[in-house]
Amino acid sequence: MKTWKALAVITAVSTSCLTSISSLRAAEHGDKAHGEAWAAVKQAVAVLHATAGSKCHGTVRFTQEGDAVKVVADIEGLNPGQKHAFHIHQFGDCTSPDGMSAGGHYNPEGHQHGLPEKEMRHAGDLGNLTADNDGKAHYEITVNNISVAGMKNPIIGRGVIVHAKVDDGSQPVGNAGGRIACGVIGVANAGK
Ligand SMILES: [Cu+2]
Ligand SMILES: [Zn+2]
Repeated sequence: MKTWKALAVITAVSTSCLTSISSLRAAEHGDKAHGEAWAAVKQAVAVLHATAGSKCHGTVRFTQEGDAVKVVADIEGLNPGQKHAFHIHQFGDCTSPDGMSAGGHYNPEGHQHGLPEKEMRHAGDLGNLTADNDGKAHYEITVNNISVAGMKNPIIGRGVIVHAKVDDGSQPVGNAGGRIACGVIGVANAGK
């Protein structure tokens, strides 16, 4: 009886080995298809919603242009005439009312915080929005330290945060205060 059990175990183990070899081959093929599917994504979009007690909201588009990404933001409900920090955060998770569920600044390379003028900075450091007298901001910046959905610090699925205060470039996160809007970066319907 023991021998039969042992044989059954050996058979099960060798079968699972064969299965894992063939699934490895499938995975190699799958990785390529997976990579190509993501490489085909050239534009992403985030719709930002106000956090608790805020009226800030808007839209941000991210378009892959060669090795760079063009970021175009249209945000309203800001403090008139004031600058507001604008970052990509680690998580595309806006579930908490204060936006803290989006985590810290997106920083896959382990750099220190900085304004866009500084080459070595968090990948998510996009600088500041400047509100007009109506509390609206249009902001465009082209950066080369992220990709929409490529190999270099892909932003798809991450979060976008607008802060109550200006990002002054200081450590660790620019002294930018609370989070007044949060959005999730998704695949854009570029035809729209
Ligand atoms: Cu931030
Ligand atoms: Zn940062």
